[in-house]
Amino acid sequence: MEQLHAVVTGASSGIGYETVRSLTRDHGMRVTAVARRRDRLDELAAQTGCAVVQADITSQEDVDRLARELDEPVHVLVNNAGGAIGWDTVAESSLQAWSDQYELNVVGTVRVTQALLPALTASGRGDVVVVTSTAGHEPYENGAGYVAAKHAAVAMTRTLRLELTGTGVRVIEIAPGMVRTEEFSLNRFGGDDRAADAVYEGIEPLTAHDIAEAITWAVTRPHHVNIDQLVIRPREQAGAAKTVRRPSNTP
Ligand code: 8X3
Repeated sequence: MEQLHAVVTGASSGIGYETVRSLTRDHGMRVTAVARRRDRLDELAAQTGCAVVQADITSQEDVDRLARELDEPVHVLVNNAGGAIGWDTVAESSLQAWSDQYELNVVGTVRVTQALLPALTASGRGDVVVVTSTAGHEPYENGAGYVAAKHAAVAMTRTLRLELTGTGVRVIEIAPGMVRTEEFSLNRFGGDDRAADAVYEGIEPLTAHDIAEAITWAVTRPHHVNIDQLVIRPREQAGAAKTVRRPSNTP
């Protein structure tokens, strides 16, 4: 059987990093890891044997180079790069943060998808995975810039599925709730590690590995099966504004 080739963005840490590990180690896929940080990519390459391309998905020049440098065919694209910036009300939020979050979570995802679609279509069995968020389904206070960007990413994903049906390309949305990674909350709170830690107090959050397993499961279903959308939350998080916190839940 042909070895499948996957491209994973945001691969230098968290969900992306774990997804590269899972697709290579557990499923023997050939993976190209994409991220901005070269040292992290090199470490991942040493661990997993993946190929690496250093690129920033907010740069058209970088993404054009990525498309040129990629070994074809490409069977799986995991659009994982994204993130939250800031924790403010709509009234007080930074307009720059709104633009940056839209650029990263929405335009960047579209940019990479556009660039790789020809290779995905040519493979005869392409998968476009978009890692959105439960923030794309439900708003919460102080997160509007991220919530709005993720709602847009969900809308883009659903539209893309409508447009690609019949081409042999599957479009899969993975929507995680609270996932503790080394960087997500730290970035959101501008490096304030106390604020970042408080997000996970009293609950056992998901891990990057939990989400990587879900991505891997979705793309390894028989190809006539399209997992449209997987919503994955910690057991104690029933909704964006409904989290039950107890000291005994902290691992
Ligand atoms: C991250 C999940 O709950 O912080 O995408 O919005 S949440």
